[in-house]
Amino acid sequence: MATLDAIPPGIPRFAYDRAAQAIGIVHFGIGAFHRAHQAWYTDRAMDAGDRDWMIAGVSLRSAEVAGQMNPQDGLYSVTERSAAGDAMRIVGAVREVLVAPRSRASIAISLITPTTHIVSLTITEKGYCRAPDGSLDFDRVGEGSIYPILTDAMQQRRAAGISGLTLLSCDNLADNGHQLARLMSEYLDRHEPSLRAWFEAECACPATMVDRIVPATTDEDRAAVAAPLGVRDEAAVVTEPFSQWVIEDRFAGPRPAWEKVGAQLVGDVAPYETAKLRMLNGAHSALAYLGLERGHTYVHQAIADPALRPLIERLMKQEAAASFTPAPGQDLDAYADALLARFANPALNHRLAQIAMDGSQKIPQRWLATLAAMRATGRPRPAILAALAAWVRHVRGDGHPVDDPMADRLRAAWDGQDFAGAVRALFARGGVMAGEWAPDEGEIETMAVPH
Ligand code: CS2
Repeated sequence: MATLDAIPPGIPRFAYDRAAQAIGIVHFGIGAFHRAHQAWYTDRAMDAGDRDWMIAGVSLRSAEVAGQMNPQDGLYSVTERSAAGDAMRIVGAVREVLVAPRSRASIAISLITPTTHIVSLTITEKGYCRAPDGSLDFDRVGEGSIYPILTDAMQQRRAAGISGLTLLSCDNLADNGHQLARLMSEYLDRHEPSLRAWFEAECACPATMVDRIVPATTDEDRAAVAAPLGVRDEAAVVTEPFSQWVIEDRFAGPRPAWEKVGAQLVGDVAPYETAKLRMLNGAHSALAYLGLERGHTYVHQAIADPALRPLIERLMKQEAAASFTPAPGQDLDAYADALLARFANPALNHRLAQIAMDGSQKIPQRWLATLAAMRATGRPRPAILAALAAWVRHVRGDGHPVDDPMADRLRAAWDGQDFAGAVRALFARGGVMAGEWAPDEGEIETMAVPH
């Protein structure tokens, strides 16, 4: 790309020959998070000498990212932002972006290319199409989901005698690899049972813990990065300096040497993943619903609120951290303190409304798993209950939109009900939030007391 030469040489960038690299990864859900995380790791792994791991990005629905990235040849900038200032890098790992509804054939070709070894996913919690009991919701798995696309690809790879794929979930689900394998198997059992044995023998679904706070890019962000870049970058992403990627080292075939650029390849991801989901994401969702209610817009404002900070600290240190056994050497108190500092980053402008989205899909692994574990040990859990109460009030949708695939059913739980009635309706058998944990009357009483 000619404009690459126009970018000031002081801004770090890849040194590998992009055109000479084969596609090794097809990534579904190429939003800001993927660009600031997995693609950023892969870019640096190729820069460190690994080869042929270019990424073909796929958007399942919207053509927006394709419209931003393809005219730029897939190139974009990552800006790490903190009180100490900005640090930028130009990332070269994305070859192109395909849009599922209109590019099915090109997506299929990328998926059956023998150099493609990994299909990674950041399709958000709702992209997995899970019913409240965790099983595959067959009403939602039609054309817009990953399942039919992956089934076609696997069928063609099997027929052509090409090796299996590693399906790498990089979404915030508990035990994400295992869940993906189970959901994919449920889909195959119904639609292509003869493929199930091949999938199990030839493919692998390692678990991952992914962590980097990446606010949705705004027009102000794009305007701000244009100054140091000297060109406008429609696909720019802005993020925090911190990043972490813990990956279960169980791949079906080759993988990039991500460990050379900071990723941790381990035997068991569970303690990292549980800590991250229940502490970071659990605190995030609490900040979102309690913070919005108190009139805040951004995470750093909510965490600076003296009425919220002690509650969030309690949620992480006394409730979430007490709900599971850490790995040897895993210091959860220090982890919580580091999270408080990350939330306080004043330069990031991370919107609470972005985190508040899709609560029905996030809350089970962020709060309810903790609540279930706490009940078993009889410990008090006022912070999570206060957060849950704020969410229940949020889904009523008074004066603000509720952005959630279950929004209609969530609102309907309030029909003709007071607060306690709405809680009971949401968690009742057959309710939207039915699952392993439902509040007892004592917990409902605690929740009803305004924080
Ligand atoms: C956030 C996450 O939007 C949300 O629900 O909690 O996206 C969070 O920023 C990331 O998981 C951090 O790694």
